Order: sequence, then structure tokens, then C-alpha cells
Amino acid sequence: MDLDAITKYSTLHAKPNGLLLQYGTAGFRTKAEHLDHVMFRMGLLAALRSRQTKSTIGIMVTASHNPEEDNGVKLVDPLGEMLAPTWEEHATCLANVEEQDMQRALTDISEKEAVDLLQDAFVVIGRDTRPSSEKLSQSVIHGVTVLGGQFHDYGLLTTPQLHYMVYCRNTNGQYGQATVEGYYQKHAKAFVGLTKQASYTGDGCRTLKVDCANGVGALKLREMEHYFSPELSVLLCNDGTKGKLNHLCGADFVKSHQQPPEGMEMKPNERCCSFDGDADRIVYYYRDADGHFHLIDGDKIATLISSFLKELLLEIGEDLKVGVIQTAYANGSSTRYLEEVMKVPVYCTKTGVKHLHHKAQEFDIGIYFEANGHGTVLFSKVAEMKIRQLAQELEGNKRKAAQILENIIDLFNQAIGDAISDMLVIEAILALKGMTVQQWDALYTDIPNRQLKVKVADRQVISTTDAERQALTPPGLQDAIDGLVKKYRLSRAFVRPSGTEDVVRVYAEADSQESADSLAHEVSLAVFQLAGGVEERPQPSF
Ligand code: G16
Repeated sequence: MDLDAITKYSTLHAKPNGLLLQYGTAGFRTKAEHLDHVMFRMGLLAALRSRQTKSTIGIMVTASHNPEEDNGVKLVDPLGEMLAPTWEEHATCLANVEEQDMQRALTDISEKEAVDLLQDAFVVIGRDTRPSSEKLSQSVIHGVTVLGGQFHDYGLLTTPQLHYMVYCRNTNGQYGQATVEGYYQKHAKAFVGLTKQASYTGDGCRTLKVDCANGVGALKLREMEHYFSPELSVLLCNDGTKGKLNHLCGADFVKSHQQPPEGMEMKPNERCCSFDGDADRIVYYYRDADGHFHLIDGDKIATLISSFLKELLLEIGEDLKVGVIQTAYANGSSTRYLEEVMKVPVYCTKTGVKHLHHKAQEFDIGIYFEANGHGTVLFSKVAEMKIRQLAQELEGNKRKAAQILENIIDLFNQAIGDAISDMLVIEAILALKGMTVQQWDALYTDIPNRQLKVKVADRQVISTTDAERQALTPPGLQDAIDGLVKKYRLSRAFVRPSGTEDVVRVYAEADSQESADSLAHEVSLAVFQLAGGVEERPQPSF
């Protein structure tokens, strides 16, 4: 490691004085103009991680659902999963050291992690469509190369595509080809294979309107479209040609505001969906004949998929261990439906797909979705082998069911939640089941709920336990929440500091929308008073 060269080049990517950042729910995120040094340093870190694991490491330059002015970086570990927790700590430490301490910090990490500095390092890089992303990805490359690492820059990619590339490269192409073309071919082949098995086509409409949040998902879906048409035709809106990234559109906006995105014309009962800015989340929705908007979020996506997989497992007679993983944001109705009607065990983890993904790996089939639409399904190697074997051995309907399962395995992104692959799975399931979007929505009725954000001076004064459902600090906050919850029927509420935005998130459920809104507002006021609220007092709406 040429420490002098690192010091010399590091000054070209100087850290702003006093700036402290933390590797949060999904990497670093803040205003783009504060991130140059972080990108350079994450290039250095990725090269070290690559040497230590003797594998390709990924770096995605994106701030996902955040506003266009923000940016961020997510590091991807060898099997396409999120960075290991100990390396998250190294990342935070390296991002925050002052220039004069850089050499020591790098040496410390190398020693602690027993990094073989003679080993080759290889890093793959992707970026979203933010105006700042290209320059920031150059800073990443600078970091990688200063440390003697090699790289491949994929340019514009969705985040899940980058995870896919890393997974493919580290499994010698067994998972798929590490090219954009390879991604399209693998997923489209599985999708077309599935829809060919549909004997009827549900509501007869294989057209889907997709709000792409004015992000990279639009570019990639356009490129991919001809691979899966005519089985599915997608009408893209918010494709980045006019509007601003994530502004009044995208999965995060639709989910948190419970209203359609701008720029989307919805005819009654038309199936529509929204991606977020880097296409790792998806939510569905429609307007009924009376004009009412119906949101179908990650919880209902998990329910549709779980019931479909359970039916197939029953058909092939395999008793594989299935589990559904949610977070505290999961609607109470969804948890009850999964546990009581579908008899599937449900587990709750902290927010962040890294936590859900980890838990899902404990099952033969681990279905994980956050309510915000971020999720996928993981199949253990044993379950995969068993299913592929049965697809050869069984006959008649049982064989058909095993073949459907085989295609489902290939269609889900096994590395991370992926809006494009989830969309294709959902479309295939609806076609195979002959199910309309209304029938899907009618599986259960959501308990009315509301999410709000509160700005406080330091959101870290709030700490939580019990998968973020209880506040430990500041003193008195949990008691205040408990007192407020008692005022409403069928209610619950929790607060937690966001790991991607400088806000505290508030969630409330109650027996009516009015009560949920009112409870969320009252809890927001408690946060404002007890956790050092700044700016204006929280408003009853957004
Ligand atoms: C990221 C994470 C998600 C998480 C979301 C919000 O999503 O990958 O798992 O739910 O942030 O996290 P928080 O509430 O801590 O801000 P994305 O799509 O923004 O990368």
C-alpha cells in the first residue's frame, strides 16, 4: 500500500471540516456536494474489502429515494448482499477521519481484517441518473486505482443490477452473465417461461403502467422491454424526460402520501406501479370505478407471493420451511392475515433490507418485503436443488408446479430487492392465477395508517429496541407514545431515526384514517418536544 500516494491524492478529495457522516440504513447519504471525499475513501475501502474476500466488490453511487440534490453510496459484498456490519463500521471510521489520520486508519483496517495487500483487488461500479453521480463515480474509481485495484465501470445501472453483477462475477457465471444483456436475458427467459404456462390471462390485460420516478429504472426498462414483450407491455411515465427525480412521484412518494404520482393518468381499475429512484422498490395501485385510490404495498406483495408459493409447494408435496420477514412498518392486517389465514410464520426485524435479507436466509424459502416495497424471495441451495430435481422427475400438474417454481427461482433477484424482477414475478403470478388487481387488493383490508417525518437537532438522541417498536431514549418518549396510543382503538405507533434522511420517522395505525392521522400528529408533537425538534412544528399532514 503506497501510503504517501494515498495521502497525496486524498488531498484532492478533501473532507469538509467538521463533517461527520454515518454508514446508515443503506450506505452514506447527504447533499451531493459533501460527498466527494466519501466516494474516494469508499473506493479505497472497497479495494481493501476485495483483497480480504478475494472477490469482486460493488459500489453503487445513488441516493435512491432521496431528492435529486442528494447522493450516496452503497457497498456490495461478494454474494451481492449488503456490506457486512463490521465493514460498515470501518466505512464510517474511514469517512470521518481527518486527512492527517488517513494512513493510520487504512493501516488499522488492514491489520484488523488481516488484509493480504499483495492480493489483487477488483471493484465494479454503477451509478444512477443524478446529475452529480458521474463525477462522484470518478472519485470512487480514483480511490480504487490509487490503492492498486482494478475496476469495471458499468455506468448507469439500477442498484439491483449492480448487486446482480457482483453475484454473477463471484459465482463464475453460475448465477448468470455479469452483463446488462445477461440480466435481461435471464429474467426475461424466466418470465416468458412462466407466462407461457398461464392457461388464461386474468383480467385479459397484460399492459402495465409504470411510474419510473424519473430515474434509472426508466432507461433500463426501455432497454429490457423487447425481451419480455408481447407477454407484457409496459407504458412508462415519469421516465426522466421531463420531471425531476423522485419529485412528486416514485414508490416512496406514493407509499408515504398514499396518493398517485404526478404525471400518471389512471383509468378505473387499471393496474399501475411505481419504482423508486434506483429501482429497488416497487408498489402497485389502482383507482376503482368510484375514483378511490387503492395502494398495494410491499405487505400485500409479500402476501400474494406467499400464497402462490404455498399453493405450489402443496401441489408438489414438499414441506419446505417458509418464513415471511417484515419490519415494524408492516400493516397489522397483513401480519394477521399471514399468520392466521395463511398459517405462515412471520418475523419482524429492524428497518433495512440488510436485516430482512439476513433473517430470510434462515429458511428454505425466505420471503422478505418492507411495506415500502423493498424485498425479494430467497431460496436456499437445498430447496433450489430439490425443486429443480422435482421439475425433472414429477409428472402432470405436479411437474408443471415444480417448473413454475423453477422459473420463479430464476426470476427473483437472489441478491437484493429488485423492482424490475419483482414486477415480472407479480405480473406472472396474476396471469397464472387469473387474478385481477382488485381481487389481489381484496385479500385483506389495511388498517388505516399514517407516516410523518419530524426534524430534530440530532436524530440519534432517539434509540430504539424490540425491532424499533419501542423507544429507549430520550426519557419519557415511550411513556408519552403509550399514553397517546391508549386514546385510539386498534392503534399502535412507533418512532425511529431514519438511516437515509436527517429526520425522525413516525408511524401510526388506528381504526379510522382520521384517528391514524391524529395519532401520528400527536406522536410527532411528542417527538418534537422531547427529542429537540427544530424548524416549524410538525403539521398534521406532510
Ligand atoms: C433504504 C433501505 C430500505 C429502507 C429505506 C428507508 O431504501 O434499503 O431498506 O427501508 O432506505 O430507510 P430509513 O427509514 O432508515 O430512512 P432506499 O430505497 O432508499 O435505498
